[in-house]
Amino acid sequence: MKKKISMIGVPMDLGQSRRGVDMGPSAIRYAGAIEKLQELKYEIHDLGDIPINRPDQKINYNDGTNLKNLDQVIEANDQLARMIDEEIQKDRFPLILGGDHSIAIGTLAGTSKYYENLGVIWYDAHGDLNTGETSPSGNIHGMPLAVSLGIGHEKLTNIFGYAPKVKPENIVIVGARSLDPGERELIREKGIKVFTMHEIDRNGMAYVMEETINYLKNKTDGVHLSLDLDGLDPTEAPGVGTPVMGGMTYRESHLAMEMLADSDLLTSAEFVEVNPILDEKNKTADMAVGLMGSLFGEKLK
Ligand code: HAR
Ligand code: MN
Ligand code: MN
Ligand code: MN
Repeated sequence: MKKKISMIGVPMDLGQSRRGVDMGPSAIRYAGAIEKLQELKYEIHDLGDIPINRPDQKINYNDGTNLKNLDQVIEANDQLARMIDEEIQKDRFPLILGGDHSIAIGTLAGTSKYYENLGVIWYDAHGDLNTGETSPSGNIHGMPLAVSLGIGHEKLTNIFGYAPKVKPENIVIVGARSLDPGERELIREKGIKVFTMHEIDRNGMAYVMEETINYLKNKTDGVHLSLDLDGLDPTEAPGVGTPVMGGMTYRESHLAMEMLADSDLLTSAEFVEVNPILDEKNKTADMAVGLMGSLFGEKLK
């Protein structure tokens, strides 16, 4: 892994309907993210938080669609993509703190430009493969993976001026347990690799990560980890807006991060959906920082 990290906070909550996830970057910083990475001898360039323009109304509908706050989500992601682009040109590892998961649109837009075949590990209870048509909520945080495949509202798919950002065969979803009918259809149609909780229960996390790494390592030229904290079980990580029972444990997630560290495949990462208002004593942000430590090579042997 690169020894220089650019940290960018995205205090975004407009991709869904509950306040609080906009404070995610502060909570993760407060939990000691920078200190942890410095301990591990990384040089951290903290670019702070990007400004998010809140709409006047509670929820804004633009363009006659059911997509909530579309214009604001586009604006923020466009800015994020540009910043990431600059950091990659300086040969630094982009580490993004969310914010709701709609920010992955900008992260992938900024990173994928540099890779012919960017791999994506989507660690999440959800597939985030909805479009305006299939979404039960109109929440854009349920759409970023579809958008990155070039599927969805064209103002979203064309962020940063190109589409698609990723190919279906370069994606692995880990931990899924809440998939909408349209998402299941897209997974089948595109042949996207998914390890649901069933595979994790049945074969264990070591097997699932080994398979994930082997699946991606020879066909990708970079790998992005998009870690949604709701992938973890809500009894352990309660500070998320859309908890789903029966998730991955902290130990399993630690193991997953350590195996990714050992693989040395990652070229960027993001930690999203931490909502400190719904949390218990910043536990979920602490967990994010713990996992970050494992991901960046902290191993107590
Ligand atoms: N699938 C549902 C929807 O699209 C819920 C999505 C919740 N998404 C996240 N990101 N928290 O994974 O509305
Ligand atoms: Mn998600
Ligand atoms: Mn690319
Ligand atoms: Mn999720």
